[in-house]
Amino acid sequence: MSQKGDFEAVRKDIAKLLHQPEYDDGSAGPVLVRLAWHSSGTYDAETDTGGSNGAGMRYEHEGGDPANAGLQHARVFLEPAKAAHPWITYADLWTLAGAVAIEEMGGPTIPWNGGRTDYVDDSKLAPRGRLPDGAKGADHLRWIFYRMGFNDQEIVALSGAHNLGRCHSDRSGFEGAWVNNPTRFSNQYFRLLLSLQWKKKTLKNGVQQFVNYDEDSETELMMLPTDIVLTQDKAFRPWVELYARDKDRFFEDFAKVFAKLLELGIQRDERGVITNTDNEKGGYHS
Ligand code: ZEM
Repeated sequence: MSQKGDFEAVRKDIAKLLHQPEYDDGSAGPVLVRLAWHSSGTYDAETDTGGSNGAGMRYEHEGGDPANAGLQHARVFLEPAKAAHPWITYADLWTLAGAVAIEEMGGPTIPWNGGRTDYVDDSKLAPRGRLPDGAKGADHLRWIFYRMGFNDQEIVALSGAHNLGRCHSDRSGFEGAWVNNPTRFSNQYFRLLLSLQWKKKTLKNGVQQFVNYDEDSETELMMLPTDIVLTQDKAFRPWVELYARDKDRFFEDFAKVFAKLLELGIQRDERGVITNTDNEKGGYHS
């Protein structure tokens, strides 16, 4: 067992559990990134509710939200790290795992700070329905992400996480991966958005997505309607173009915006101690 607060030791164990040869594309990384995002992405700036503090996904109200289908895999992958470092809170573990996964898959270093507690404050509970719906358009994306406090540039940068992982028909109804190497963080998603021809396809379950189909390629790649919208909307498109041609700029902007995502709803004092949670109840703080 590591010393309380030794996040470096936890990072090492998270890095070790990423390799999962039997699972998806051989890595737990993508689904861990999605766990970190869905933990944080319930935040509403106006009412200061939702967000990663409290690790609400442990309970049915949030864990059983259809938007979170499949994320139990991510939580199970992390159990050995929790067992080895029982002092870490789930709220910290889930957000830290997203940051470590991005770094380990070749992405930028994500600034991350600990101190979230697992104390569930009922007055901060988010209703279901706050996460985005991939079948919708630009207005929906703005409605969802402006609510968290993000702007158009940040929406596009965050969407670049779709360089990673895949859709599962038994989770979201969509099917397939966005890029050919979905366990390597890069700006490939933006390049493919612009360089391939995307055609609407209706799956057997009635769900509509976009696919690239050309006779030469064996694998069919996919885009959600909300991904394609980034190339169609006048304000989103210039950011897609920038990130497609400038990988370093994408990495820099992604690191900032992902770090911001993980901090939604968290207030810290000058020492970094979180002030708007009950640190006496179910938390670690330095
Ligand atoms: Zn996703 N995402 N996402 N996303 N996402 C899926 C998978 C992954 C949207 C969405 O509907 C979906 C962000 C934003 C948005 C990841 C990270 C981030 C899936 C497939 C869907 C349907 C789920 C499945 O079937 O397993 C929509 C509409 C978004 C609005 C812009 C942001 C922001 C992310 C992080 C910064 C990741 C890594 C995956 C892959 C998960 C996996 O299991 O492989």
